[in-house]
Amino acid sequence: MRRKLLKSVTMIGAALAMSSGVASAETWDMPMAYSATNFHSATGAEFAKCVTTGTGGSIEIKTHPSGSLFKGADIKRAIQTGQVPIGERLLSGHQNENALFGFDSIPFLATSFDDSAKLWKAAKPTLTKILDEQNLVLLYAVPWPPQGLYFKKEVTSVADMKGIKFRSYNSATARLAELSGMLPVTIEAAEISQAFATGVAESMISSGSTGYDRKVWESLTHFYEVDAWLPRNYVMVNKDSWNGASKANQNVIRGCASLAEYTGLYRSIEYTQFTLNGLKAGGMTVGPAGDKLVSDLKEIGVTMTTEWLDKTGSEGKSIVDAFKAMK
Ligand code: PCA
Repeated sequence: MRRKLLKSVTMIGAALAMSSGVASAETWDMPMAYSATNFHSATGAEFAKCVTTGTGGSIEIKTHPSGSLFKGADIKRAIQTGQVPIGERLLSGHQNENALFGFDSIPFLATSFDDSAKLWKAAKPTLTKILDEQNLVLLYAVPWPPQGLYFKKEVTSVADMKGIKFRSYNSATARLAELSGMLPVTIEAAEISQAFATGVAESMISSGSTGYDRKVWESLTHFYEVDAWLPRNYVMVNKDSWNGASKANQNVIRGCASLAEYTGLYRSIEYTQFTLNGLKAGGMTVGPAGDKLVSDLKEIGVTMTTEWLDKTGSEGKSIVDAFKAMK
């Protein structure tokens, strides 16, 4: 009897030890703002798998795309305050808190994937420092394809844009709308199909990718390739969660992040033409913006560049100078 009791006590002890072993494995919920089918979300899902496998399951990352856990605008705060340990957000979405975050949304500064990589190299140390001061560790960043203009009519000059309701996604896009006489309204990508269908918005600047993901051909008719800039999404970790991870796990996360940055960029490049073809297949007129529209937009670009440099002072200027020195 006594032996039997001892045996069952030992078994319970073993079971408890095992369950506490399981309890020490952490789940890191990772909110993401864009649809599950988007290439950033696909890259994030692979990154999550890489970390889960690489840490032997001691850190399991679980992605939540489409703004399902936190909406895009709330993701950074949720990570900073430790509500979630990790997440992805559009970097220039924070331009309203510090203009330096808008380095990648300066019209016509970096308009190709190559230049976008150089600009990122020039800006990364400053951005890493700003995020660090905000209790955040920068992991990786991936550019969207070049930005073009969507309308539901033919547009050949900025004058044609007057009075149009324009969906914006950061301060730069709202400013672009103002300077071109349009009416900006901020809407997350996850909600644009409905905004266009109901007429809350009738135009936007974005990549072919977002128009394709949200099937905008159901409401819009024209996409003009402008190649205005290539904004980035980035993945960040709460600094306390980061410091709580072992050195070995931090190394795994860094390795998976480099891989994600590489494959994400590759996907973005591949997705560019694929999604423009998709817009065409959906019935839209897709092509380069005409000369007059481009020269009008470049004038607006000059104003926006001056405004950005005024706001960011010597820090902004050193990013632009470092970028230009690489060209
Ligand atoms: N898609 C995102 C940001 C840039 C892009 O191409 C969006 O429209 O919200």
